[in-house]
Amino acid sequence: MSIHWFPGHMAKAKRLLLESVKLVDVIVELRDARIPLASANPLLDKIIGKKARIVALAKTDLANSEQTKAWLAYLEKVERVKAIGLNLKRQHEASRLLLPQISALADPLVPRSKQGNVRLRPARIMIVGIPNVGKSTLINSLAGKSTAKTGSLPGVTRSKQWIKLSDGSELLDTPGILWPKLDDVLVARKLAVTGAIGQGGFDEYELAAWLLRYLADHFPILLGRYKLTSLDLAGEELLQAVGRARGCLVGGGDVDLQRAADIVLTEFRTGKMGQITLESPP
Ligand SMILES: Nc1nc2c(ncn2[C@@H]2O[C@H](COP(=O)(O)OP(=O)(O)OP(=O)(O)O)[C@@H](O)[C@H]2O)c(=O)[nH]1
Ligand SMILES: [Mg+2]
Repeated sequence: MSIHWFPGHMAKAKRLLLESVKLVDVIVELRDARIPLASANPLLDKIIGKKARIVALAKTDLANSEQTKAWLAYLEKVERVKAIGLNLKRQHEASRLLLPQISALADPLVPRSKQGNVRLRPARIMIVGIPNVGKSTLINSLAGKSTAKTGSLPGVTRSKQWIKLSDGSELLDTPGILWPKLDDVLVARKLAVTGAIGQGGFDEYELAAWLLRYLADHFPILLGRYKLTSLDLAGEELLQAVGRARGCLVGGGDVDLQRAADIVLTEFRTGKMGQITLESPP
């Protein structure tokens, strides 16, 4: 489905990730609250091993809040990780909610002097996640205005840049990029509709038709906005009907399906259809 993740790219992303993981105490894994399973990387467990981890579900403003609660409970109980939901559009939310959790987890892991009362170095953390999940937004939000880069750390690595956070810990300024799971068509579609796969990696027309059929099956009420006379149609026909309802017509009165697809995907991605979570906890 995507043209962006050749095996060579994955191998490189994995190597970079392995290098960085060694340098930090805690990993913040960002996932998309609308697709907490599809936005996870199946190999992450293997790559980070027993490293302390927090799972943050980003974009909670676009997800169903009851489902987000259920997902956080599931992650803590079944996956046994600290889990937190974040709306990164709110400026201070990450610092207020996530930073204390990171500190609590990282603090006992930082090496201390023999007497145990002096930390030998600051806690170090990094953010990982699939494309477009909110990694840069989270880094900027945690860094705040005082983006003081501490420069290279002698003896650790010359190329890594660290950002000093308000609690004294250090955040790696480049996030770890995880490649999404693309071998499963349903997973790839969920990733594409939420924006994790860049344009050009999929057929917008086919994707919009699939989304309309999916919403008609699972959340029919959301399609009320398109004033469709019947939902009992194939995806392509639903897309035709949406195009007609929105006046996306070309010469001869045919529906401009490209424009209709664009409307459907944009209205889904920006939350105009409502807060929708596409996956329930198993
Ligand atoms: N509504 C909403 N949008 C968000 C949230 N977090 C991030 N975004 C938006 O999602 C888009 C991607 O955010 P980035 O921070 O660039 O994501 P990234 O993971 O760094 O993406 P890549 O660098 O492409 O891998 C941007 O348009 C953000 O404004 C959130 O909590 N809610
Ligand atoms: Mg980024």
